[in-house]
Amino acid sequence: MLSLIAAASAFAVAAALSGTAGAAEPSPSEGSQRYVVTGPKTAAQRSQVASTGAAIDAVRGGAVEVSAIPSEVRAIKRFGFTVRRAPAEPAPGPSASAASYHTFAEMQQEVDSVTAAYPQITRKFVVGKSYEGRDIIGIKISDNVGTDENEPEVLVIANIHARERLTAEQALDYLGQLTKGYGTDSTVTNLVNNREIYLMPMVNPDGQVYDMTSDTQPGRSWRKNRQPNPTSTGTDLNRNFAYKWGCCNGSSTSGASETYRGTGPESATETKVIANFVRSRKVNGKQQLKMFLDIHSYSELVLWPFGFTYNDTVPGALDADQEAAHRKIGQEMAAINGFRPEQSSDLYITDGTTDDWTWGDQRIFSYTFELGGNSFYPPPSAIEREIARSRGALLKLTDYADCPYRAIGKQDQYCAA
Ligand code: NO5
Ligand code: CA
Ligand code: CA
Ligand code: ZN
Repeated sequence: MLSLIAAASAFAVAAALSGTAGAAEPSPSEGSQRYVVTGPKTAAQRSQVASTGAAIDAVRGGAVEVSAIPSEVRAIKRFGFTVRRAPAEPAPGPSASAASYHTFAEMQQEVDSVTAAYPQITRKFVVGKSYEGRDIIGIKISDNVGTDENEPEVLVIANIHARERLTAEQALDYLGQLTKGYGTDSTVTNLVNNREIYLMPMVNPDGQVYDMTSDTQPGRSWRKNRQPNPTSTGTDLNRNFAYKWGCCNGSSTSGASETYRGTGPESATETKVIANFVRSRKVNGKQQLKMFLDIHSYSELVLWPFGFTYNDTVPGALDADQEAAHRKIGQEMAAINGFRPEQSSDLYITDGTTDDWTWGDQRIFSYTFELGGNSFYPPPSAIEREIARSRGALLKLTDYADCPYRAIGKQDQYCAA
């Protein structure tokens, strides 16, 4: 925490030194720019910032980092907060090539080579196509991988926000852990034998490719998908899911906004692909997926539903035991990776997010991680260190799929066979 505060104040000093002009980098997405907002201290104040449509990229120390279009900047100032341009992302050194992060093609090659090396326990599949026609890749990991066994299922997705590049690395690392550890590490072996794990390392491939195809290193700072909208480009896939869509000032109706929610729930191609996959895991009316994780970056958080409301519980949608189990597992994972565990709305109000839908509509115990790295583009030298922090937390999440209520000692009540 101390180092975070130190980093935040270093950030503030750098911002002050860099002045206002010419500090714009990475070249942001059509209209939106990155800013540091000071003043918001509480969730309610951060929600005011989010209600303008600005994307809150990180909350560090006393400052809130946002990506915002001009109208959103004016609205943030009207709330009485101070807004200044964010300093440039450090450009990677000449030796630190972009190859340190997997491109979309390299991700596919990696998945192909791992699935070829471990055919007994891995299987690649195409979940569906992106708006621009790219494959959204999924990997199933389990013993007897070709058979749909009666084992608790887990879904982990990453890179729904294009620029959050560490997240795909975490997902690929998880694939590596599960395969390399099979037969050598007893925890991993038991999980592969007794779970069916579905992994989607890059669910927003169009955005990812656009973000990486950039003259200005390290990237374009692109967040959304690449689907045209009425006034601009891109839908925020993490505001486009079909539970309490657009309900609560947690997304934007403006096409240029980073949190543009789309024309309707699941209006974005990639949202539909992910949601259709989740629905397809209902067998005889029973959802097989028991645990869901959506990996983002970079505020070092473990979040659980709901994001649309400050209330801890919601009648008919999240009762006290469900809330307590979410909280307990969230705390256990956070104890491993060192992140802060909290309900999603403790950060700020959002609506139409992945995890609000996977819980609210599908009753899958659901989490969002915000990895560390202090940037959308941590230097390649930081990748291994940052990913290592959450390895154990991913195993913990996978383990709890047998009965999340086990976390609060209520497995007999809820999970008796
Ligand atoms: C997420 C939160 C739901 C964690 C979001 O900075 S992020 O965009 N990754 N934060 O606002 O969608
Ligand atoms: Ca199996
Ligand atoms: Ca199954
Ligand atoms: Zn994100």
